Amino acid sequence: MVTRFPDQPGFTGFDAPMRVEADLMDVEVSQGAIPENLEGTYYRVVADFQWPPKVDGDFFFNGDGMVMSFRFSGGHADFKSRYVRTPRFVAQAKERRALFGAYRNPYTDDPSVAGMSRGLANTNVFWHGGKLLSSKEDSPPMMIDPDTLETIGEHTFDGALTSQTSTAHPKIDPRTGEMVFFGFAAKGETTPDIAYYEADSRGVVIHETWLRAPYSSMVHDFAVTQNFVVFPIIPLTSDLERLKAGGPHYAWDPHKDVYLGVLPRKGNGADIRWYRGSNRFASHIMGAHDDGRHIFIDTPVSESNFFPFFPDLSGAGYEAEKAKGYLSRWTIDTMGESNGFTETKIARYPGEFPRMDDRRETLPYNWGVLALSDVPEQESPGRGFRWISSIDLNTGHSQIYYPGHDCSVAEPLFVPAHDNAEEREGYVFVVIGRHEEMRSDLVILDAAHLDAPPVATLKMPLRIRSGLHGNWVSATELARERTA
Ligand code: V55
Ligand code: FE
Repeated sequence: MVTRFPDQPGFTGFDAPMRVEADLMDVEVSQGAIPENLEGTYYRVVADFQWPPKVDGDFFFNGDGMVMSFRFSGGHADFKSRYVRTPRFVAQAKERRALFGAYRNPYTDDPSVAGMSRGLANTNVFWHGGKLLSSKEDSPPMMIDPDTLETIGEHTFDGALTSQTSTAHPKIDPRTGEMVFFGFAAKGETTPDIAYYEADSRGVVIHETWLRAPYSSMVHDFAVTQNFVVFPIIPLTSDLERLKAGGPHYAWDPHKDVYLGVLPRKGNGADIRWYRGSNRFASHIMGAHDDGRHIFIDTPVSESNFFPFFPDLSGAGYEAEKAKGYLSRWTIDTMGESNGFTETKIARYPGEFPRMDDRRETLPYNWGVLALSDVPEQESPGRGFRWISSIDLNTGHSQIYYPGHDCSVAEPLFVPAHDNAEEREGYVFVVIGRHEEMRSDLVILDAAHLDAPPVATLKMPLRIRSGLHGNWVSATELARERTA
């Protein structure tokens, strides 16, 4: 059997699998200069198929996790990338082919891998408790060596992770260093069970409670404030019978309401209160905070399903216009009579991949950044995310960066200028896909002047596939917390 990828979108052109593990010493700086005092590492993960997919019509959510690092010191940056050696990656490498089938559908797997973790560690990579963890929401995270990017192994918090799954979007409380996280489909694929945990700053689980969602769905992200946690139940629904029939894991249900499940921090799952709203889509949360009574959650909201590869239960086709998300603020009154919540649109242009200064996670904040898919005033051939925008949440004022024609932008990341920097005092890092040149750049922008020419452009001699999430770990943090 020859190794040959399908001639299909997602496997050709700029999105063709890379399959290369790289070590690149001293990345070329083609413009500007890397700030001399920037000391730390930008970790990112992309999904990059090592083997041609086992099923037809596969999509990047089902690709192998490839972790990468840009390590900055003294005005230089070194790049490294490594596949995460998940049990799945290792088993498939032995056979030199895909043994696992469709996205989150174990009923499509080769019988030889029955019962093995299907995890791909392909969604987010984050630092907590002296550990670098790469994760996907269908499995426990994988521990990675922060210097070599070698895989250490699956991380179950010393067995305290009783859920079968663990979110790719944990939140770290900057006041306590606690990591707040959860698993959905916690008792197995399509179960409506959610397990909510908190781990102390060393990574020891100090809180665990369980609850059940009104229906089974993708709970990709959640909101955490000083006093509350909120689980958004969005009608991207899952169904066991559909899986058994070999169907897609998720399907959009245009007839189901959205539910926001609110618990006090470290609360008991039995006390969950559900706030209900009409059918709509949301996924990533920019930031959330509370004033003791009201919870404020900032998230891009669209009329309908954002993901073209998950079908609509009503049979409707993908509607690109309805899929566009506009950054909005949800407000929940935790002491009011109403079991509803309000929604106010914040951003003028549609976008996703919202981020803020992570040092203000759970707290009131003033500024965020996201990728935009449309800026009506600016002509730009192509589709997908092509601009980066910052937004001042008090004034609504935004600044926009455009990398040029035939480019795609990945998730932007705020990097503080130094350990004691103010909010907005620092940089926005973003990986740019230069499609014509079939390679990528890492662009460093001034966070306070996003529309100015970049501070530096790191010219990569290779292509980095459109990826997911990443985080900055300062050299100080890495040195202080590392356990290995
Ligand atoms: C996302 C990505 C995933 C996944 C579920 O919203 C959600 C992004 C890369 O895999 O499994
Ligand atoms: Fe995500």
